[in-house]
Amino acid sequence: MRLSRYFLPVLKENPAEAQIVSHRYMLRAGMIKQQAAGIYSWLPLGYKVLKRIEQIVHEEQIRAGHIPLLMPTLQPADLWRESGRYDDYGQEMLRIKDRHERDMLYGPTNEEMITDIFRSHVNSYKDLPLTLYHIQWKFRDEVRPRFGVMRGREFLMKDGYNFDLTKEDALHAYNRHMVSYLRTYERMGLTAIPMRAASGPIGGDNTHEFLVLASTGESEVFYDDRVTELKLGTRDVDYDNRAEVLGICDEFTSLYARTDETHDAAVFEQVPEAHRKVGRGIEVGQIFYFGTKYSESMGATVVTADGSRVPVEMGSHGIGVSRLLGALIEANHDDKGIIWPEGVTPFHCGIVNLKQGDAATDAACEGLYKALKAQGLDPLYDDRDERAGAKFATMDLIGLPWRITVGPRGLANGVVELTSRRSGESEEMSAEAAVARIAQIYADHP
Ligand code: 5CA
Repeated sequence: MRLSRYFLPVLKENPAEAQIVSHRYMLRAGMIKQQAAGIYSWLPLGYKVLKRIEQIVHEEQIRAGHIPLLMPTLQPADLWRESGRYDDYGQEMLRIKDRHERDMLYGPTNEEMITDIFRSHVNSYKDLPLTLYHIQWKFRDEVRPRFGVMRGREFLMKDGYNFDLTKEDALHAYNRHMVSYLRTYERMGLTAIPMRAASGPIGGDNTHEFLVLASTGESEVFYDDRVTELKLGTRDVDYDNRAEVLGICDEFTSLYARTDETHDAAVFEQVPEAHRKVGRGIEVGQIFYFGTKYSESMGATVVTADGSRVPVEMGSHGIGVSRLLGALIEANHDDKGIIWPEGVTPFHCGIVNLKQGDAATDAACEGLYKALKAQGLDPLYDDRDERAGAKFATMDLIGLPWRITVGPRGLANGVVELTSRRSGESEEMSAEAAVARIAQIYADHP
């Protein structure tokens, strides 16, 4: 993309309404625009990152054997009357009447609707196990929408639902989700720690939240800091292998890590003092096992091998897709702007032309731009007629992990400059070498 033709409405001033750094940078980098409290338009740069995050979520869900579908945002109230949650959900639910005076609602989550789909089409234990998921907008009329996309009213969530015959099978689905979530966050360059949590309006007694450590997080967390060193790395997980999946879950949950609600001071005392940490975290996902809570009230049953009929075992599993943009920025920034991890960056690299209008410099930039695209990469070429300082400031603010700077002086020596946004270090090399280096970096970050 050529910046002169893109839509990147960056702001020079810090917006007064933004209290935390991710909100400030998302507004300044022209990623989002607020339309009402907790409701945002996703401008091109923000939309690009949102799509990258969605893509990683899809790939990891499909890798775990889960099946995508798409349910609507608007739901009939009657489904929620069946489960009893229409009254329970309270003021967080946005209730709407259609022209026929029928009660509708904007879905805050989809347990009822997915259970309805299941009971309409599945009848036999032979069709289990089954996990269906979607990535869809939700609405929760939060009392205090704040911090930009972190606590929105309209927000994008990946929500998945498993259907199993036995509790043992459903717990395997729970574990499978835990591992697939760990992989998902790790691919985005995030450390998200699974912590035992409280279940709230979703229900059930087995639930973990995934928390990204950040001083601006809304939850207080108590943890053994060795938990932050655990990594899945390139381990290839066989999701059908229950022992392997359980082993990974045990590894990632054996160290102390709890939120408030579940914190136990006596147990925490046993963590060696040097590793005992209290901090704050951003909840980027939560998984639940709730057994037959919805299947019983809504009549979602299957016929078993011996001909009897039993309610299906279920759980639900959510990732805060739009909240992840905020969490990623909270975890990756400096005083100049965002520093995107390679896995989610909106463009793979930036090209800065130091002397727009100079024939040789323009030609070198064009050549680089085409060569990067020929490698399947997506560069952002700053071809505006602007001062070098302004171009650098924009690149630093929007946070592309790599920048290639091209100017007449370097070109006279046959070199361009490759700069890492994270380390700030620069290296001179030929344009060909810079293209090869960037192609290699992204080959290592599929
Ligand atoms: N049905 C279950 C799992 S699918 C569910 O709704 N879980 S949840 O309530 O924990 O939401 C899942 C994730 O959505 C949360 O972990 C959080 O990352 C994100 N989320 C929840 N509320 C908001 C909000 N108001 N703004 C942005 N993200 C949110």
